[in-house]
Amino acid sequence: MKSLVINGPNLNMLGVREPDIYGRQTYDDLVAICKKAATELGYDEVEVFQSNHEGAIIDKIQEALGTFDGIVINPAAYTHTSVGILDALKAVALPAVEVHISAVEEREDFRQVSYARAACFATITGEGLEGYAHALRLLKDHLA
Ligand code: CA2
Repeated sequence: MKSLVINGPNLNMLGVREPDIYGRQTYDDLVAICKKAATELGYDEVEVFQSNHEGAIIDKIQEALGTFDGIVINPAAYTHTSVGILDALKAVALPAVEVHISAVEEREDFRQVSYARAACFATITGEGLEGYAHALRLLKDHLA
């Protein structure tokens, strides 16, 4: 069982700015949480990917087909804008979980729209970085 965790723009800045919204943990902490959770859940492999570029995220989703069994994705700002990421998720049709560090439903109006959500079987919000461990657990239960 192999999972791919995809992170969108600016998530590499975690811990550097806006700690009131995104916490004080860094992107390296995010990667460590995913790897620890994946090991504990019995995944054979987890790859954690981040890009600030929409096309690179779309390429990564396409490359997942035939390599990974499922995807955990935080498209970050592209959540609210990208039909391209939605179409890529639909095209590969791998089970996917959407995760957001913050409680997007309690934030600005423009964050209430998620294009990616339509291609995901579950969404996790407002659990901080532990939301990624939760997402990997849901994905594993879904794949079992
Ligand atoms: O809550 C989330 O996980 C978000 O996907 C994070 C995105 C935001 O655009 C979404 O609405 C909700 C932003 C990620 C940027 O992360 C930063 C981290 C540190 C400093 C500045 C931005």
